[in-house]
This record gives sequence, C-alpha cells and structure tokens, in this order.
Amino acid sequence: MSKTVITYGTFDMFHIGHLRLLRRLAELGDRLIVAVSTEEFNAEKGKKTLIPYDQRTEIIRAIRYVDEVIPEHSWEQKLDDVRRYDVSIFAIGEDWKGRFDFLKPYCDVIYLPRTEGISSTELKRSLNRFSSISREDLLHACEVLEALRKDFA
Ligand code: C2G
Repeated sequence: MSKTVITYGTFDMFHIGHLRLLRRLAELGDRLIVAVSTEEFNAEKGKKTLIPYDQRTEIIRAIRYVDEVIPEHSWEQKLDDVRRYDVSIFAIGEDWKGRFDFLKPYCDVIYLPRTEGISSTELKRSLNRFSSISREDLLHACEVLEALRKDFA
C-alpha cells in the first residue's frame, strides 16, 4: 500500500536545511507532497520572502525527492489535504513540535530534527549586513586587499 508523506513550508532562499529535510521525508514513504506557502499566507505567518512563490515552487518541483507541489493557503487546510491526498504521514521540522498533533487521529505526525547553523532568516540577515556596507568602504577594502596581494606576491 503506497505511503504518502506531506509537509508544509515557505522554502525561501532554498538551502541545505530544506534539502536534507525533503530527502528525509522522501525516505519515509513512496510519495512526497510539499505544500509551499503563498505570499498571502506568508504575510499571515509574518514572513517576508525574498524569492517569489512561483520561483519557490519551481525550485521545489525540480527536486527529485518531491512528487507533487501544492499551495499552502492557510493554517486550516492540513486536515483537508490529509484526506484529499490520502496522506499516511504528516512531517515537518521539530521547530513545530506539537503544533500539528491534532492530525494524529488521521495520520502519523513526525517532527524531524532541523539542520543546525542555517536558516533563510540568517541568510537574509547576512545579505542585509553586506548590502549595508557603503560603496566607499567596499572600494577601500578592495584597495587594501590589492595592496596585500602585491606585498605577498
Ligand atoms: N528546516 C530545517 N532546517 C533548517 C531550516 C528549515 O529542517 N535549517 C525545515 C523547517 O523545520 C520546515 C521546512 O524546513 O519543516 C521549511 O522551513 P520554512 O521554509 O522556514 O517553513 P516554515 O516557515 O517553518 O513553514 O504550516 C507550516 C508552515 O508553513 C511551516
């Protein structure tokens, strides 16, 4: 009997933490459905994404562990999705531990360890730090690096 796994997420600035999660989810069953948060739902989650929904879904669709991509419009759709797609396992990162236990009467609920040291939020923070460096400071840094290169050439 085929086992369908479903998960939900924003998957902004796709990174190794997302990939490792999807790989582990694919190992749990025969079919993996990923519900990607729409811009409107991200606003409800208080999340501002850098990568637009159509590109986030295109990236997720391209991943060989993923069999189907659907939109995540609301908090309430999960039970409908479990029924509609005959889901055996709902799984998500353990940062959500306990939040979706209401699904337990309808499917297995699994919270998986996150990949430490990386998050879309941290990536965005790093980008912001870099973009806040003035043009003059960047040019000065290039001159210093050029001088060091000459000294050690
Ligand atoms: N994740 C991970 N390791 C990281 C970062 C994220 O395992 N270093 C996992 C999260 O635990 C989540 C998935 O990757 O299961 C997607 O993470 P986000 O894009 O941050 O999604 P989130 O905002 O948690 O949305 O209804 C549920 C929500 O839509 C989940």
